[in-house]
Amino acid sequence: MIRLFETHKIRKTEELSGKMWDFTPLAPEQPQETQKVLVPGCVETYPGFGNYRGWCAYETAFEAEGNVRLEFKGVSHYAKVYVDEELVAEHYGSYTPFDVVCRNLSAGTHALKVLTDNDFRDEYALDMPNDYMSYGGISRGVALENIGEAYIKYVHATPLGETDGAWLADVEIVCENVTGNACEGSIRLNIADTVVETETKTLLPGETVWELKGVRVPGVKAWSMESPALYQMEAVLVQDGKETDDWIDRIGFRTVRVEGKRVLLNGRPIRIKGFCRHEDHPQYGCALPAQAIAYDLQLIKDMGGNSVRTTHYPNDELFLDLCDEMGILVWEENHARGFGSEQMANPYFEPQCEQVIREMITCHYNHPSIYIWGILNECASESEVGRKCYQAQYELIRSLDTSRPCSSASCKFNKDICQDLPDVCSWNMYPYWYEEKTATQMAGETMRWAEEHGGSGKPFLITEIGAGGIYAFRDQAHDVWSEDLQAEILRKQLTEVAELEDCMGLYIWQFCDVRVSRTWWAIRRPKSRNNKGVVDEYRRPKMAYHVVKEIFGKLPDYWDGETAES
Ligand code: ADA
Repeated sequence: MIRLFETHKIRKTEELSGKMWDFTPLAPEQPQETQKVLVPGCVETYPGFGNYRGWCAYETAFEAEGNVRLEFKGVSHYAKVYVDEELVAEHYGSYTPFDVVCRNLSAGTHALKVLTDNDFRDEYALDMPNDYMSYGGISRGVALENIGEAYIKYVHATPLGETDGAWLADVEIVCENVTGNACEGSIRLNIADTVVETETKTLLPGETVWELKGVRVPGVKAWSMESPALYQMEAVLVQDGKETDDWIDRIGFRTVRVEGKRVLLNGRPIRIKGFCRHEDHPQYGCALPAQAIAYDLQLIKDMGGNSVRTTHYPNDELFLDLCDEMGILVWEENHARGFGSEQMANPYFEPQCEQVIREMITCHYNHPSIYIWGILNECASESEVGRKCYQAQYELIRSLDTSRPCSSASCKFNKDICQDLPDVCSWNMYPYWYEEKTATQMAGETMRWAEEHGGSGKPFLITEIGAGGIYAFRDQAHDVWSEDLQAEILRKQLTEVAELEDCMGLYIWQFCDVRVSRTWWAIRRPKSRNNKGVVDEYRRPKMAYHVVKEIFGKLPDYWDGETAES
């Protein structure tokens, strides 16, 4: 399953994932034996491959004729794609989709081979041994699409607000002519049963864009946490009176705006009761199937959570589709955790970050659940080298999307020189855990400091707070790593932060325990896990789960006092 809904009715598509492919490890130390594996999946979850690093080959075959588009939703870390032994695409970046159009394939069976590399290399600037596991392989869905001479690349819709019983939206439609010759085409757009026909344009080789301003869509309800109404948005390419291609997505009508110390969803100030979540599971690695993702989100809702921060990379669209449906707000961020100045000065770093941002925003633009874009978690925001990256990346985000705020999670208290750049000042902190301070003290000091160092008047958000606890280690003395101590700390943290009127909310670090890279075991990572989950890696609730549920359950989703249900 690649998405939760049908994305094409006219374009013929086939899912190449959801099937067994041939898998062969290519690292010298591993016997080159081929076995069948289910795609998507992670190399490290195949028996005997728990710590595999290096190249692998995934092979399958498909039937096709003519122009074909192959889309990969996520391959870690590096991918080389071959069709009939010819290299047709290369891509770096585990957590964002890429595609390739193969032209004029002869009728019949074609061989598809994907070489993947999950090693750490200087040229892979965003991957390093880290406080999470960077898995390898074809970890997300793969689609095969038959296209003609031109196809719709994407449609971006920006809801503007409601007036006179209708929502207004700006719509951008991008079409790609894959041939060397010009042709003609127009678009018939249907948003929630409102139909708009564009003028016919000459489609020169490459991209053609239609910009529709202020499309009026009557009779639709707003998308909100309590009522996440979604509508179909369908674009059809019409050429010489024939429907030659289509593109279907969903739209949720809602606005996001920053006003003073608050972020407003449809004009109402949201109170974030969130969780940071890694795509990680002992059985699936980062390739969680839809059922497992849905279960995570059900647990989050059960605890009274209303938001997820996709630490520390863009997530699978299945996750975003589910959040759209469940009314869960998403902070989605690019792939960068804890890089220092030297690593940010790597010539590959900035271009690779920018590529992730472009791919993330282009592909995820229409998800109403995404209310903010994040960048560069805990990177060198205290240095000039770092500041240049922060500045360039915020500029890039704002050039791609003006409808959402952006931010970055900092831990550089007393040192950060970037608080003037984001729309929201966001901070990670661990009172009672790494720091012997109360949450009131730590959050208060940080808030005041951010106010005085560029963040004046901006919303303040805690993007990480939490403590560790090992599942089933109960201890009457509440010693470190006991569930008891974790629950006690979370109770204090959440209760104290809830009292801070000027803090728009918090994200608990973290939803579930996750595997970390091997070299991290000695840095307070027993079992080679980051054990700060409120559920363990198998999603078994710890004592902290019940504490969070009790406290989140009492806090409304909006700062204007009403609960989500009201
Ligand atoms: C940081 C970081 C997280 C995680 C956390 C921790 O704040 O952003 O990725 O490493 O600390 O558990 O210490």
